[in-house]
Amino acid sequence: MIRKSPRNPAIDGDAVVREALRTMDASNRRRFLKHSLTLGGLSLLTGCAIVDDASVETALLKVSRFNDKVQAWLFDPTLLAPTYPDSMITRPFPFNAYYSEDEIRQVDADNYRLEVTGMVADRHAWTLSELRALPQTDQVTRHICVEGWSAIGKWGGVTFSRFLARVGADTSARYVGFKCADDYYTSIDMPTALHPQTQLTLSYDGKPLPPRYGFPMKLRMPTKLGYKNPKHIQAIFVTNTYPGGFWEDQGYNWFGGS
Ligand SMILES: Nc1nc2c(c(=O)[nH]1)N[C@H]1C(S)=C(S)[C@@H](COP(=O)(O)O)O[C@H]1N2
Ligand SMILES: [Mo]
Repeated sequence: MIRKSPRNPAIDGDAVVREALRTMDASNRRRFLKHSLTLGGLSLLTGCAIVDDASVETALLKVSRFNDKVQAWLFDPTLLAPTYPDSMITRPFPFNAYYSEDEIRQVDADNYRLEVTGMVADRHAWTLSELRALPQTDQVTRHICVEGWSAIGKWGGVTFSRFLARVGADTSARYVGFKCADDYYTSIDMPTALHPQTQLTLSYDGKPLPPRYGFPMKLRMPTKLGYKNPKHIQAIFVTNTYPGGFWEDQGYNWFGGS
């Protein structure tokens, strides 16, 4: 079927959409097809008014460059990741980092302070006991690493949206960034930060988070791949400036949805 764009009769909408789909990676293509992409949708997504051949080119270029934007646009903040019974927890749960187990960072609990900066009303640094005094919940979810393994674990902590509300974060900001006690760093989009399963994690399997899994605190997001889940968090900042990430700056996809 050839469907001409009603506003732009010179453009073959179906052909443009087909071409856009061709430039996407397989997972984005699947999600796009689920949301039945139209020329209007493509124009919304890329922010390009598709009125002539030049704007078609611009829009297609944007699709191939901004797969992150594509994913953020398709991210459904109400969709929950699957949860599992305790009996399905993977034991032992794997360790992974950009270094080996003998180099795991040892963070001192007494001297630990969580820095909170950027677009927040309350910039005070948190002690571990202050964090532990906040309301906590558990989740049993699947962690998926791009290196080809996945495992089910049980994490406990503070729902991150509650924490952001507590520190008076400007939730109209684009990013939340994380700096870790090793040289790791990463960042997420605000809709993911506010997702109900995004958790400031203080415990693993009912016990204080051990060093190997990110003592004293990590961010757990079952909607994101493993590398987006920072361990040993020392600083959290809310910003409109793109903060990148350790693996993301080496070419991993920034959105990193699972
Ligand atoms: N600080 C820090 N966080 C990190 C990493 C790291 O090297 N340093 N590796 C990431 C990757 S790639 C994965 S798969 C998970 C592994 O978490 P686990 O050790 O709890 O399985 O941590 C993520 N968060
Ligand atoms: Mo990973």
